Amino acid sequence: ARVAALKREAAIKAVSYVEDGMAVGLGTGSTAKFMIDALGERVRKEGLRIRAIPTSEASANQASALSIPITNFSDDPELDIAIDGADEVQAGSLFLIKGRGGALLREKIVAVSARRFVVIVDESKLVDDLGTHMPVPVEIIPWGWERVENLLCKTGARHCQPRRNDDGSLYQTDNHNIIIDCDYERIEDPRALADQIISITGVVDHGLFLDVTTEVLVAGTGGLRRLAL
Ligand code: DER
Repeated sequence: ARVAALKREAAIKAVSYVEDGMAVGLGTGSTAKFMIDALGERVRKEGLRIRAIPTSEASANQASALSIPITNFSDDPELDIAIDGADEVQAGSLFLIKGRGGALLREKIVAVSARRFVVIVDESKLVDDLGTHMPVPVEIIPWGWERVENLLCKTGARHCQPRRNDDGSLYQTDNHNIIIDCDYERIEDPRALADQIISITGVVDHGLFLDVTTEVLVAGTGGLRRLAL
């Protein structure tokens, strides 16, 4: 309950940045869920006029249930702001690992299409080096996945495995791709690793979000902190 309160605190602060008439990217995950609820509350109470692009079917359903209007990249090629959670945040660089919720591809498309990308986390997500606690999810096409998994294992990961559903079947993303979770001890050079991963044919994208974060709102026991470069 404590962590939930922290996530909610960061979410509400980020939602305060949203202004009338904005096109907003909606993230995915438990922290983003609090953000979408808070945004829906502003739409309902203040009549806030926004247009949203959600990063998952789950977030789309939540937004629709809250009567948050949905837009698209044809009407809104660029978003004013995108707000999303993260699995790990490296404080100095604002580099992220994302994708535990399986939405990394749409999340990255939305993040890079936004003028401002605001990340909301509780303090447990802060790490000195990426890879400390979480694997890097890599979204790949299903055809020939075993070969891609094998090549991913050669990028220095101590363990790679396809994400599976409870029944053992291969998990499929909203985009009908599969995810290989690559576990690195510590990622010393995230840019070099990102270049290595993306160069493997069959890889669609990965959960290293580098040079895309505008600011991170960190909710902790000592209060809410804002990290910016
Ligand atoms: O999948 C994602 O990238 C999510 O943003 C996620 O990793 C953060 O989820 P959480 O807010 O539930 O920890």
